[in-house]
Amino acid sequence: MKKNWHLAKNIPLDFQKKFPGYNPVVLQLLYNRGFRDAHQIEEFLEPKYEKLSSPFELTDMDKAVSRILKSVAQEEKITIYADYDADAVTACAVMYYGLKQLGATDVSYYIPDRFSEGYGMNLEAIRQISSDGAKLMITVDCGINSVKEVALANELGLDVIVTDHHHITGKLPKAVAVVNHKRDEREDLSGITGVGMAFKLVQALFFVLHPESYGEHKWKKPKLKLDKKTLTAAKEKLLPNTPPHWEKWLLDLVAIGTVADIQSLLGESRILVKYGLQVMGKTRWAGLKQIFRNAGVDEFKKFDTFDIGFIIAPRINAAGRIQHADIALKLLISQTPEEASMYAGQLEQLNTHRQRLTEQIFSEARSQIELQHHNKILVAIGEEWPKGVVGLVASRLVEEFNRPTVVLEKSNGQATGSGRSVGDFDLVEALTHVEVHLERYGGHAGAAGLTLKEDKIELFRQAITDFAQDKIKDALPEKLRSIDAVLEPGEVSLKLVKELKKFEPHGPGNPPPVFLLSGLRLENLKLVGVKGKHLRVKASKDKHVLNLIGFSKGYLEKQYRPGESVDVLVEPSENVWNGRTDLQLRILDIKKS
Ligand SMILES: [Mn+2]
Repeated sequence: MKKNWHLAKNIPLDFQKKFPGYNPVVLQLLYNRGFRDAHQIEEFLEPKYEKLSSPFELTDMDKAVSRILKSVAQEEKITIYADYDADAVTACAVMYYGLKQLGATDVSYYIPDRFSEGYGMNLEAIRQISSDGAKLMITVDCGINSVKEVALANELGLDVIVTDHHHITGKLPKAVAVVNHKRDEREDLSGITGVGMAFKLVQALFFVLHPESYGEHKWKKPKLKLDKKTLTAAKEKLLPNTPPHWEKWLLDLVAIGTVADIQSLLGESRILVKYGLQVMGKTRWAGLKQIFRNAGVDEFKKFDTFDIGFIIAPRINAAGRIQHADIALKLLISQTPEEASMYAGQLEQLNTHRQRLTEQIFSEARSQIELQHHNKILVAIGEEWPKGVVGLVASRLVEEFNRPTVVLEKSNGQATGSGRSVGDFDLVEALTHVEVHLERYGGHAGAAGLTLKEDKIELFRQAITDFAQDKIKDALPEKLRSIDAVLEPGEVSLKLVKELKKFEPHGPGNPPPVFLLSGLRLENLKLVGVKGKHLRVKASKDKHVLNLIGFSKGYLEKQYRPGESVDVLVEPSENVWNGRTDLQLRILDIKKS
């Protein structure tokens, strides 16, 4: 297969002249990420908490704050309506902790069941929440398109505040306040997810109660629709000894939800995640501490986005995928180590179960797909595969086969599934093309969901296969690798890695830097790890000797021989072991030169 490597253009001379003090490699990386002037570069390299914009710049924030403070003052029951993924669960925890600290006396939450209720708000749940006595409902990470549900709540005398970050597809629900940065079309907030929106609301509430501590932000005082008496009553409820900026303790939860939702990590989301990772090392939450302990993570370590993406978020998500997201939320808001240990134990079991199921279904789906190697789109179908893991399986199949993939589970005459795409193949376009066979579908170009009748499965499979055959003319290229710069072995050092740290945290919009080392002579290849899963490589060029490591790349050992000349894509980092810090060069891809 032909390698699909794309090397970024060298920075223009005038750009280099404009910033003479910078390391040229750093400058190249900044240029590759789209930064052109001094202001943009400073914003990116020095993300500061004080630089967050005022939450009151968001439409309806004043209304939301006024209504919540009234609830606090009058001791009304408040219910948070969340959803079952990690963004929503952390958003719910942020809202819960925030309201509790404000002194709200009766706070509860509602998370729908993935299997019986599905995503978002539903009428039955609204009736339940109202009959349980809530007077105010605050949605997190959902609700922006729930016009019918909000109308019912209004009828029942239940006020609603919507906080969300999803696209607005039609009319806005008639809620007391609808807070969603999509309404304000703010580029700097595009990466703010459900938990970030919940945080902004909490931040706005604390600002009203501690205005003096916000001088450093230079935020304007909002005009609230609240009489003095109610405001004073609300202020008196605030838990004693709440320090200014108490809400910063919530930033670790904000970082988890934001990274888990895979949104852009530029603009304000970069600030939230950067500080959130620092707060995580001194977290106040018993539940988080217990997750770290059970996962074997040092709770005082320097956390990074990898810890969230591969250790914390999958555990939180496992609850909703396998059983019910309530367990993850109960863990995050646990008040004692004992309680936390109980829920974390349950979560650990669910996560192990989730892993086992994903493995099992992955291998079943994989064996179906191996027979389809001529097809441009892959379709796997299984009897009663759990709904919560078909998306995970589709993602892994795309990783391995580099082709758009749909994984369906069928039960009771129905089939539900998840698709994941690759390159510029638009899944929603494909599903629209075959919609006569479908009951329901939706999503984005890269990831979509669908439901159909069981007797339509074969028609669907044929139609989407034909569509893909037509659409994808050439052989599918291998995974696109964007390369930041070419480095000579002498330029790769711990000093460089230190400079690269300024680019963290990494995520969409700001991937980890990738470098090309060309014309290396292979000295020695060695399999390491369980069953020789990983590959250790010694290579040299111009008297420099480099040690490289390929995680899960043991299969390459048979394809290369010492003495051969190769080009390698690497991600340099630090490897701290036994108190020693070494340079680590992780192999991303390799080819003969
Ligand atoms: Mn979300």
